[in-house]
Amino acid sequence: MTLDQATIAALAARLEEAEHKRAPLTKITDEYPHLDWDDAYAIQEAIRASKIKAGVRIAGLKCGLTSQAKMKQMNVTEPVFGFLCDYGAYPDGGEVPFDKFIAPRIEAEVAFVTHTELSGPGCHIAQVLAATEFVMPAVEILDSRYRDFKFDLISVVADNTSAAGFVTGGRARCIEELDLPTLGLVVEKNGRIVELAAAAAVLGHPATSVAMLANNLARRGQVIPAGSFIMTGGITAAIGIERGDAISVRFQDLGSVSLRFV
Ligand code: 0L1
Ligand code: MG
Repeated sequence: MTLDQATIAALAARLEEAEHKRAPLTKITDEYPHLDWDDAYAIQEAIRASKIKAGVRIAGLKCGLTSQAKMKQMNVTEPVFGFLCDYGAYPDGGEVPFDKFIAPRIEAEVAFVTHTELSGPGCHIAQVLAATEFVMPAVEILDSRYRDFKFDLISVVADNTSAAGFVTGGRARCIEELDLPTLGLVVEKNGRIVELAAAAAVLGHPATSVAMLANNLARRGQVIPAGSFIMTGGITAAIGIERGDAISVRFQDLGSVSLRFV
């Protein structure tokens, strides 16, 4: 940890303001080049605490940069972890106000809902499978608070991993009914196929993401509580969005999720 509490609070406030005003920043490591992972997660925690103080409810947890497609797209090598807010939940088949974002992108994911607490260190895929109530298809809306997506991993973690919204839909299914790694999906934008992939793109099995999240939280003395909703990371690369774009993702065995930016 390189930062004092006052600087952590100031950087958290700066990122919060960028989100509220939709006024993007330059990445914070330009000003603080020695920021480390602990600083980044401390800033993210401060953002979370300030949102909760303002009445926001935490809707879930997220894993990011968990697929080769995403890591290649962002030129990084490690997953990152963040949280989801109640105000970011949009209905399946609904309209999403484009003006709420700076430069939104979307990605298709598998979400898990757990019935048992998961804790690290040493959490592994078998414990995640045993703790899973059901899985469901989801689309994450990303929106970096950094100008032109010019960021590094430390800055992205501080910015709550670009979390901005999510849509769930389709069918909730018991995990044992599915062969999750071979589950395919097709992403359409304005009726044209723009991405297709299988869920194994996420670390071989999306449950691995959940185990990594539990192990990451353990470093900060936290757990994944029972009943958590967890987005496991984009299976495809993120897709840029313009006003008016309609997105539809068809998931094998899980139904579809759609949204339109207006
Ligand atoms: O969910 C994610 O994969 C987070 C990615 C963070 C970087 C980005 O904005 O794409
Ligand atoms: Mg994501």
